[in-house]
Amino acid sequence: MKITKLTLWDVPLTAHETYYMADGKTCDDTPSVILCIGTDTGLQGWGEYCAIPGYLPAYWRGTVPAVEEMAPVLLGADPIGPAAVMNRLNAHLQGHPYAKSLIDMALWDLTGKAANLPLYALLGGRMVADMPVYHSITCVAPDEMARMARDAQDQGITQFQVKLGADVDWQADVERLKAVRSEVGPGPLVYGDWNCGASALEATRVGRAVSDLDVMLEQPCATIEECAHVRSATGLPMKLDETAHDIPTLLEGHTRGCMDAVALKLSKFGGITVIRAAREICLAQGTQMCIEDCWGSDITTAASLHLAASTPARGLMNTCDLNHYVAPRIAPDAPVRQDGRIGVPEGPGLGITVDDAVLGAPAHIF
Ligand code: 0XW
Ligand code: MG
Repeated sequence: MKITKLTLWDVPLTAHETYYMADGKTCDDTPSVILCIGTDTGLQGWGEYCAIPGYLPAYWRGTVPAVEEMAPVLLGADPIGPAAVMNRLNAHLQGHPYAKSLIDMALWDLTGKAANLPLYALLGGRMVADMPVYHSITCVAPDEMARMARDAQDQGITQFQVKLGADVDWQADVERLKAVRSEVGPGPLVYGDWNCGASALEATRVGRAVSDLDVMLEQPCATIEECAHVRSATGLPMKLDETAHDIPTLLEGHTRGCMDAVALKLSKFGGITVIRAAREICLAQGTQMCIEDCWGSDITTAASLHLAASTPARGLMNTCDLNHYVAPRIAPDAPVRQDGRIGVPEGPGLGITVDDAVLGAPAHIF
């Protein structure tokens, strides 16, 4: 099989509800870049990368030029064996994991379709029947966030990500954690995510004010060193997200003792191939994994579900149904959450059907 064509679309995604994070970051309107890799067999592979402004060292307008730069390596190549193709791409262009993620995703989709097997089968096989999803709560007033948690809990959700840091006053974050923790009662997992927006001092003050509660802290500060400081000063478990983005940072987070859990996001690491390796390290280290992407619609959601479904339950904390938060749906047959859990597509490759009508006219063809 040979790659003959790369087609890219820009699809703006809109969040169903306003979604605020620390430092004024928002997911309200986000552009998603969709890639279709065409082949001489007629089989097609699909990938998606959706940028949250200011979230990764990446921006959506950088995606297409990076794909164009890699196009000479891709066109004419055999897509079967994504790790081999990604190895050649890495030699051609260093870095740019966000732009490599959608290529890698499309290669895995093609490889699964060629084998007539769902992607989870190629990634180690089905380890769990279905997966828990967490619900992410926008950073607004504490009582409003508690109401959102209650609504989600009524729908079966048992894991809650509480966004923090939208105010100057750190005490509002204490109230947010207290309000959600008390609203959902004992048992569910509650964690507060600053998206790097706190100083170590602020995060320590918040953490110490809730240190009698069953809560986890997520990515309070911009460096692993500061996060480790907060972890030891508060005694609260910690999830790393933004600063754990490759194998060396996964090892560092573990060595520094501040990575009880980690977000393995496809476009942060550079795709399924890298996360497959990262997952083995987390299993060996005992790090609980959230397997997901930064943002996106059905294609990134489906890719996350295949990785999550092929992960042993002992290491899988949760996954994310990003398609729950945004419109439009790009592949309406992709799974959706039910009773706080989500399944995995059973068809070959990603196992979803992209709706051409939603994509509109292609923005670029190589
Ligand atoms: C990247 N987000 C804002 C979107 C996902 O829901 C998770 C969250 C995060 O930072 O963890
Ligand atoms: Mg996070």
